[in-house]
Amino acid sequence: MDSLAAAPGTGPATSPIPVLRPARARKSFADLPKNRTLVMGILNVTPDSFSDGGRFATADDAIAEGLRMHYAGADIIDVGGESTRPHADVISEEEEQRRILPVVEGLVKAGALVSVDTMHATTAAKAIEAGAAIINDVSGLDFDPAMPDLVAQHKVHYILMHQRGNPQTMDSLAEYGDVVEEVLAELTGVRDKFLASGVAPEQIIIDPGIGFAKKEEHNWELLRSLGRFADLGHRVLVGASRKRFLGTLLTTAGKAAPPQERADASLAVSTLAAAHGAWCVRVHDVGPNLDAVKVAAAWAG
Ligand code: PMM
Repeated sequence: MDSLAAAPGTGPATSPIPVLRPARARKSFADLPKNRTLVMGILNVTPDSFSDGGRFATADDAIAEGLRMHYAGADIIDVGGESTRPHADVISEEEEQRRILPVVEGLVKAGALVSVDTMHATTAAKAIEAGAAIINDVSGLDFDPAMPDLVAQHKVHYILMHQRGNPQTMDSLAEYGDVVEEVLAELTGVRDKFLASGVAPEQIIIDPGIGFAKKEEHNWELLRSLGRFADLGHRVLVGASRKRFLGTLLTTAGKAAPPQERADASLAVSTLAAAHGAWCVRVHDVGPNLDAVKVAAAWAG
């Protein structure tokens, strides 16, 4: 008898394909690979991000792009609703949530591990409810005071990125004597506040904040000193993909390379970051960056 057919008297046929319950199929933080640097795909649901803003007319379009990254091998999809580029428009938390929550829900349902790029504890709380496993907070020293308790209570992972000021003021605050020492000290100060609120050290992911209140030479010095950040004892994330300092590096005939011409240099940064101990790289181009971190892992043996 055809195995698809129901035996007489046993009711409707059962499917031969095992149905994965969403909770079983969904990736969790514990499932992330441990033998190489991870790749976080950037999904900006914003009209004005510097490299990829304004690409999605609907939540379904954004989910489709997130799924493309998921199937290209992204370990994490980072969903953001508010542009963080210098002088970006400020939006309300309601607008931010309207942009990102359906996208978070759709991607989590499809089995992706999702982080949410937000500076607001109310948005973070709703995103956690929608299934986000990581809060990516670029507010740095100016963090939302409700954030530490939220992270402690929900036991989610938290990316603590360095920055001074906000998108309106950060460029004017890019003054350092010793950028590595100052960024380390400022990050440690914020980190200690999270630990004092009951956040466990392994929940914290440290990010030097490439391009945030940093001039070009600061970014290179921070990348050169990545090991010092790893020495803090937390996972380290690097977000350099297509950023302005790479455009400046690739200046031709007096003209900086535009974001879409910075992809190969971004790959080089990912490879070097992986070779210098980064736990994760946050990137626009998932497939090629995944190849790059695999090369770095194979090289390191
Ligand atoms: N960069 C941007 C946005 N979010 N998050 C972390 N943790 N690290 C970064 O370097 C970072 C970030 C800005 O880049 P985008 O506009 O391409 O998202």
